[in-house]
Amino acid sequence: MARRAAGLWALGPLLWGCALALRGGMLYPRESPSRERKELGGLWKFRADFSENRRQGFEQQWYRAPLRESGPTLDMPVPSSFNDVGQDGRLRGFVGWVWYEREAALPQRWTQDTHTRVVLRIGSAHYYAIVWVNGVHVAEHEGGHLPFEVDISKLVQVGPMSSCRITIAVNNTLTPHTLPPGTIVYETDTSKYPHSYFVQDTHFDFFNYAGLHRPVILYTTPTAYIDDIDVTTSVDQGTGLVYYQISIQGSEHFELEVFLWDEKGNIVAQESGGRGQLQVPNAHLWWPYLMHEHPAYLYTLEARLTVQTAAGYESDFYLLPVGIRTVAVTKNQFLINGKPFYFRGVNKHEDADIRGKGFDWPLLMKDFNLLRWLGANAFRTSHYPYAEEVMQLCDQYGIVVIDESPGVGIVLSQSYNNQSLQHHLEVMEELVRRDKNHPAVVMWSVANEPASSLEPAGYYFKTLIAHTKALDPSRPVTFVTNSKYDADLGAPYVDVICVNSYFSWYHDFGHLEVIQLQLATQFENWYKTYQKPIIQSEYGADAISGFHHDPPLMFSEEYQKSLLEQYHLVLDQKREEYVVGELIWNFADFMTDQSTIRVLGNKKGIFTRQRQPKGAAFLLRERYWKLANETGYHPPAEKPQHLGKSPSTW
Ligand code: GCB
Repeated sequence: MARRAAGLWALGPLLWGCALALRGGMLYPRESPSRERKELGGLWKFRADFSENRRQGFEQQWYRAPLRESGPTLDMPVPSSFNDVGQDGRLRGFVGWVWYEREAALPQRWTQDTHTRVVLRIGSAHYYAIVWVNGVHVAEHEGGHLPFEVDISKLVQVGPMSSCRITIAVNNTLTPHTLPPGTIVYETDTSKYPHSYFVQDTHFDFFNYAGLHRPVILYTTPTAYIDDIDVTTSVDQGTGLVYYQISIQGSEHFELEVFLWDEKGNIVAQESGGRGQLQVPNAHLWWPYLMHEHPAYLYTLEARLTVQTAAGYESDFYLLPVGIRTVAVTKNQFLINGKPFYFRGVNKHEDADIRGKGFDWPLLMKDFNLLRWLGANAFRTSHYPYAEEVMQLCDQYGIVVIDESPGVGIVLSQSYNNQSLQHHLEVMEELVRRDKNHPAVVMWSVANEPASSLEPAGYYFKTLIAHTKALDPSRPVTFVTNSKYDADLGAPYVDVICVNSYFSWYHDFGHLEVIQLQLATQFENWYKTYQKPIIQSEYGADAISGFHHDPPLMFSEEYQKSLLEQYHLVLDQKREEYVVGELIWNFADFMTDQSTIRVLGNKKGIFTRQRQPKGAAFLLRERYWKLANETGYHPPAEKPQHLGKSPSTW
């Protein structure tokens, strides 16, 4: 064997591995009378470091001067993955550091008023990012799917014509201790490979798109500001209870008033102080789509901070959408607002065409329109947290979310060591901090298909799940398994068993007749062992759009449909007992690494990558609408597409 795994040090800077400890809140930047925002979307200067050790950018300090002075640059759209935008095959599969740069012109009131705090926020940079402003190192962040931010006031409040040159170096290298994990493999057989040849190996089934995937935003707050809000809700005989806790930075002497507005613009409850309970008699509850005549009702919590300064009073305002709802799990049910909820849903990927995993409003709206068309009421954020704007739409539209961490492909024993566990705990902290206030999020998933029968998996998942529950006692926690029911060392700690299976696809090729028996056995074994509700969290088959064969053969649209039909027969029996949901794999075709089992990506979508339906989409649509009607709830009137109402006093 001429292969050896290389350590990350081979590519990383000296600072690698020193991820900042979790500090402060991560409220989504919203405009308010005290806050402004400026999106830095558009074309950034871009340069991939093709040097052999990928460190030329650090050696030559590309961040010290405009990037174009370091050598040739490209124009690169942000948000977007960098991989598929150009025609250069080397960039598509590039592993290592890429450099982004953008000059931002700031309004004078941002640069001259020292009572203004200017914050740079990066929605996601996959995978590791180092940030400089005007050549000064300001932040580092590990993890490609969660936001990070830094106060850059001091750097931009230096004079009337102060400039703001933002440089971000991003490295997509995955190692056994990143999330998701991966391995850099050096090929040393010089009869087969050039000198210093290496490739990135991964253990997950999607392309490792990289770059600045989500909006980069500059926003302001006053220097005394609302840093975080934590909301949980419950219901007592029709009265909605909203428990809130607000943390303030920049002042110890302040007044805090909290108002809850309904969708019509009326104040329905108010309180003062950083911690309290708002009571809403006859509350409109937040219900999943197609479950109630008032689906997805959102109140708005307005926090008003007032601080006395030498010059008078200063205020900060923050508006947070709040859905009042409860979530609970029994041994065979998943309850939302005390009523059994059945997940009729999909698994997705943030993947489409040339933008890769780059955030895109038209794509997002298309996907939500398709979810509505399907009659779906849920999805899982397979296999990493999605953009915050996606979660906001789920709140508004009443789409229930199983919010998954990037813990996918944890299969090497090294990925179970302390370093990995520590990082995974931090990622769960970042995820809960970002998404805790979304009513749509009803369960956390800490991982997908880990090797959970390996010896260290027991301690790993026990610790990880306990930590997640401590961070958020209000939601159930799971991970998605494909291990055998009697070998899974993590399953004892989950609240809901989420199981993936691919009967008559990855084995028993073409033998659709065995599905019913195998699926029923799967469910019975899991339920007998754990007496917990079960979700079929993945099932499906590849179908190449336009391929037909009757009788059904693998890869034809007919085979995909027939396979789903076999699953549905068993799901219909078991949902009477303890199965609480089904999530098709996958909503749409998506890009993967190249291999002999993938034809320009994974084709298990019921929609193509261009979001056109295959035959299976119509089958699922019929089923989901039938299930929706069976629950006895009426389809809601068209929901207005805005986010609640702004308080009328503004
Ligand atoms: C799985 C994985 C998913 C894959 C899928 C498949 O079990 O969770 O990431 O894409 O199977 O199509 O093989």
